[in-house]
Amino acid sequence: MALTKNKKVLDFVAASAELAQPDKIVWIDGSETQINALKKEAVTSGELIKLNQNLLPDCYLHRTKVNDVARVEDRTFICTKNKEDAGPINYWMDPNQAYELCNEIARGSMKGRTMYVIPYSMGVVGSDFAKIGIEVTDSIYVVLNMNIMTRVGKQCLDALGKEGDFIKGFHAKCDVDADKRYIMHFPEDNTIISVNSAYGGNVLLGKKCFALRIASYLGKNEGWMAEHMLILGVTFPDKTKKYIAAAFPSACGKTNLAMLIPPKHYKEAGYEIETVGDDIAWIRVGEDGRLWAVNPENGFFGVAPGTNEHSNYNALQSTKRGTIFTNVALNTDDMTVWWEGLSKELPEHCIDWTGKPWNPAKFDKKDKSTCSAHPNSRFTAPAENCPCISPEFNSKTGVPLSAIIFGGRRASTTPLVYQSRDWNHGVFIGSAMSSETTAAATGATGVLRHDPMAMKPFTGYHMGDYFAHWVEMGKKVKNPPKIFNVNWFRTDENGNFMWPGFGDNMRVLEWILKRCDENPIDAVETAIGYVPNPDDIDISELDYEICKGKKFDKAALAEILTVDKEKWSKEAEEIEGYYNGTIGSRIPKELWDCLETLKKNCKK
Ligand code: OXD
Ligand code: MN
Repeated sequence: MALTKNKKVLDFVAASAELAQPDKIVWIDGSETQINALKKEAVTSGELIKLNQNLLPDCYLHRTKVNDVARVEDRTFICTKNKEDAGPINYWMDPNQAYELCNEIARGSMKGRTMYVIPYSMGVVGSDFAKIGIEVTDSIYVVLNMNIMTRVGKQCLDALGKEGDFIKGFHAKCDVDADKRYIMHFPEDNTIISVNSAYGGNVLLGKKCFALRIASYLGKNEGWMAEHMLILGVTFPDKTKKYIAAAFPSACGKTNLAMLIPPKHYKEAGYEIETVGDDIAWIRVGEDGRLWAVNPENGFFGVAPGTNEHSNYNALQSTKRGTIFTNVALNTDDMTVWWEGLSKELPEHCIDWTGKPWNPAKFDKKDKSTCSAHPNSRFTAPAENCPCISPEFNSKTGVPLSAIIFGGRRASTTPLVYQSRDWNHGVFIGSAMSSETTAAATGATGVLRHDPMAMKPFTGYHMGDYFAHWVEMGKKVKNPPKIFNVNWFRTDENGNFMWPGFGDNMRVLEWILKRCDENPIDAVETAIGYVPNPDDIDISELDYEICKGKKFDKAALAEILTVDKEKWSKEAEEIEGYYNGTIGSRIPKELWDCLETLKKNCKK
């Protein structure tokens, strides 16, 4: 039975049903009884495998088709009336053509299936930040994941009332045919259509599709920002708190940084980290002239491989109940899950992510095809499970930002950390970000590509206009956060990581926040911005071996803080090539000025 009298919702559901012709329509009210019944049904059909309920209560495993394991950027379209408005780095399709194409594919595709109607909110229902979406889908997996990742249920329809507007999301699995897979966004119509996929990033429409692509477009028009950023809080020994938002490309450690455990002596001194979000931030200007951020999600869709007690204890703990695992290995000895990096010992009896028995004897770290879990296998875990979830997680106002951090995977050139000279220079740094690609999207991994503000795959409009929006936002904030860039991934000449990363990143966060104080700690001005004086990064009690026989020390720190003008001169040329050759005319003058300054500084 329909759970609302909102005519726009009813019309959308009716039109979707007329197109897809499901046998049945089920409205998701968010009740435990309904969700439990769906889990049961999915276990019976084999869509979910029930895990050991003593060790992993309310946890399940799901396997996708082997052709459907990551976001598909080349099949993800922004469908604006004018091609120009989608910009040069989004795939574009004419909206009429896109609707027609998807209608053709989806017509009758739910025959013999049930269509679920999921009312959900991105953000705390009733807060100024919150926006409501309705996703229709023929996948129980999607319903159950959306129920973890967003706030689902009747309260969202109540918040909409009779007249309220919402983001329309239509998802049909169809035949999971990779050649007919399309993830379409119609920012001018508040609509998303996804067909022929069942992988999270393509089908949990509240996440990348709504909370980033559509929301970035809304943010530009309404004067706020939707960013691919984690949000964390730092508590100082005197119990004061500061908040940081940080943008990194997919699978570059956002979840790890968001849930960081400080080194022992920091903890003993009283430092603590709390997690507000691990992937997405919606940011608005507060009445006090600062930027305030919320995490619009309600769970974590984290990358499993590499997650373990040491690398990310808090993430691992978050997966201990109420979690859906996707494409990890099944340990058949105790019906728990396993993935590469979870433990040093390999399990003896596993079914791999494709559903075949796995032979640990054949496992070769360097050969991904021998892995038991897919490199982009995931956990969908409720945020409330996280031991360090922030008390502000459900705050309606969000948290005030002291700092914004950009970062990527860069083997050379980019120092461990540096600070921009001002807001516009920070925007320039974000716009010029590049990083090596990871398994989060299909395509080659380890290739250096530009990923401005980590938003390359997620900006729902022209990237040049997006840069201009950042510059405009800077004019609206009296008290803007300071902007920094970090690089945890510098390597030595043999490819060994020079910085320990993980919990030790706290040492860099400390410096960053000292730079945000009213009386900031001194820094060294360089061609690219301010870098720390090596003495100002605490490396006490740091025991890290870069490679056999080479320990991390002051000299190594100094090395990863160096700014090589020759390399940066080349970088500036490369950025200029990207600006001119890829982004083009809509880049604001303020960023061209920063590029000129960089070029000049490198010559000095
Ligand atoms: C994600 C991604 O899943 O960025 O968060 O791909
Ligand atoms: Mn992400």
